[in-house]
Amino acid sequence: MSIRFYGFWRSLAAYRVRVALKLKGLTYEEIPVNLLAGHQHDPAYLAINPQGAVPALIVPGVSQPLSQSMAILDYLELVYPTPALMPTAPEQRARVLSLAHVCASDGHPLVVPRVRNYLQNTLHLDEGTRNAWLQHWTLQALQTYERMLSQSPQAGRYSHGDHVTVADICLASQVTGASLFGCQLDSVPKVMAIYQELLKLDAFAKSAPQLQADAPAPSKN
Ligand SMILES: N[C@@H](CCC(=O)N[C@@H](CS)C(=O)NCC(=O)O)C(=O)O
Repeated sequence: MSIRFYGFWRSLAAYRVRVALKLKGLTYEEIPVNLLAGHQHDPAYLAINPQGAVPALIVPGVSQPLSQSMAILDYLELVYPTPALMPTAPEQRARVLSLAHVCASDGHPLVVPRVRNYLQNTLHLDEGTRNAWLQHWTLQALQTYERMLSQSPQAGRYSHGDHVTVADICLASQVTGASLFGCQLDSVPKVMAIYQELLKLDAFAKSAPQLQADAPAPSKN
């Protein structure tokens, strides 16, 4: 039995786990949870992840499903250490995690479906205002990331030297969100240069939302 990965084609948190599974060379089965149809609230799925969110991971031999993308990345790193996605030195790890959390903990939570639904259904914000919200917070995280890259001699081909790390996975998820929300990305050239390098790797290129089996077919217009 292989790893069962609960995701959704355009989920940024699921994207992070999808990339890590591919980078680690692990075999998995992706099971889509349709967030637009509200399937994250189905009792059967809540039994897997009581948060009602993707990703979740069921690993053979592990007693409970795993949830929260950063916890899953940490698990994968500990159990499948090659290739390493985290430096071992404490100071280096702190830098990588600091970059990662700008995206995963500060930027991304402001644009998840439950927040968007609240803006729409409870606060009754119109579509243009909601889109301005999504673009603002998504870009703000990337601009923070850009400043952090500018101020550190440790940035290289990737966010931390020339090895892909968890920070790069989070950068790529945030840029993916920025593309989905139509952000202007001219103000983050260092971020985009790293993103272009990451896209040369299959794990990133093949994780793009529109390439996932549950993504809608492209419009013919
Ligand atoms: N911090 C969590 C975020 C999980 C999350 O909110 N995922 C979104 C998709 S990116 C989701 O499933 N949301 C469902 C909802 O908001 O109803 C993680 O990194 O795993």
